[in-house]
Amino acid sequence: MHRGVDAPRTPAVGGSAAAEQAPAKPPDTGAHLQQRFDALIADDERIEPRDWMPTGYRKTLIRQIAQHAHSEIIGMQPEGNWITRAPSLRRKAILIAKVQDEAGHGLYLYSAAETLGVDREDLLDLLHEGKQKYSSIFNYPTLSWADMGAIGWLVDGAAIMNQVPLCRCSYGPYGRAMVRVCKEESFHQRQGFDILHTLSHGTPAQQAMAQDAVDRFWWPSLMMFGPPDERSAHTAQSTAWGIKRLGNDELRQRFVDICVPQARALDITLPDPDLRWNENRGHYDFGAVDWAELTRVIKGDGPCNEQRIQRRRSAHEEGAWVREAADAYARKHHNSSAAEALA
Ligand code: FAQ
Repeated sequence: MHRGVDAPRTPAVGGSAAAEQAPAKPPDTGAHLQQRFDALIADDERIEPRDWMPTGYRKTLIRQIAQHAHSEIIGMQPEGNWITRAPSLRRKAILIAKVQDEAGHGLYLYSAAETLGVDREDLLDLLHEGKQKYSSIFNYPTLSWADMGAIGWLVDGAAIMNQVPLCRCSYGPYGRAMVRVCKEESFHQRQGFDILHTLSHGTPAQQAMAQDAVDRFWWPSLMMFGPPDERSAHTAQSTAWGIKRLGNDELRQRFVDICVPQARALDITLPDPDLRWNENRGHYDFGAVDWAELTRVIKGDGPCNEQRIQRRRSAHEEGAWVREAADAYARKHHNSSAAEALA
């Protein structure tokens, strides 16, 4: 059972008479703190911001949450590209709302990262300097309207598959942020399916457009889950800490198993000749993922890496006045509240 957010373990300053008479607690030595942390993890309890945590746990969370936040805001670019060209007012309104949701997800995630003692400005600097990553999937171009469907169906679909287990992440603020994010991603996934369904039941040119989008996004979507477990640097430790609940391979397999019948409903063929049901495993077998491609894209050599980072940097610079205005407003508000309190 997870504790609620309002149940701090940090001892209160001061203390009641009863507390003063209580037997002396063992000192908070390193070993004692580690034991308490290990016990919370073993009991599937949550770690909260003021709890002691090992440096590696904190660092892993900062890395993963920051990468996740960066993915959300960079992920606004491929779809933002189609807002002005959406085929109807309804589709345009939906797409604007979706892109706005991604910005919101970025904000929850930067806030969750800040509870670990980092500053979002510093995280953004690391992104802009290429020192922190974002998801490989957003380095692929969006060439047609059908790509909005493929991103919703496959990319949001993969994101949900990965993020639902993260709702049970051992770190409280990350797990709680994921609950809301997953609800919104689920709507995003359905709107993508709806776009593809409309196109794949439309004219031959629309059907071809839908198939082409899925052909281009299928394999990169499978790469979103990360390298195979045997080559994954962090999976074993992150799973032991309850940060990740499932390995990269298991999530990828679950995603394939869910997509096959959905592709059938869409009348779309998944671009993998090796895809077939395996009675013994109770799962679909699928072809070899090109891991060299994932490595290249992560290292900066994908089709759009340069463009994405360039655009992000200029958006940050162009938005400087908004941050300054927000700061000035907050200062003014703070000063007038302080003056009122003194009056
Ligand atoms: N792309 O040892 P592992 C979305 C890196 S949100 C880039 O397996 P880990 C919403 C990894 O960081 C999509 N880098 O690592 C949306 C590590 O590098 P490092 C983002 C990747 O952390 C939809 C190294 O490779 N979601 O789509 C990738 O245990 C539509 C070794 O890998 C999240 O971030 C990759 N695909 O597992 C928005 C979810 N895969 O730091 C707009 C949270 C691996 O050692 C439109 N994150 N790397 O230098 C996670 O679940 C995990 O971080 C994984 C990777 C599963 C991504």
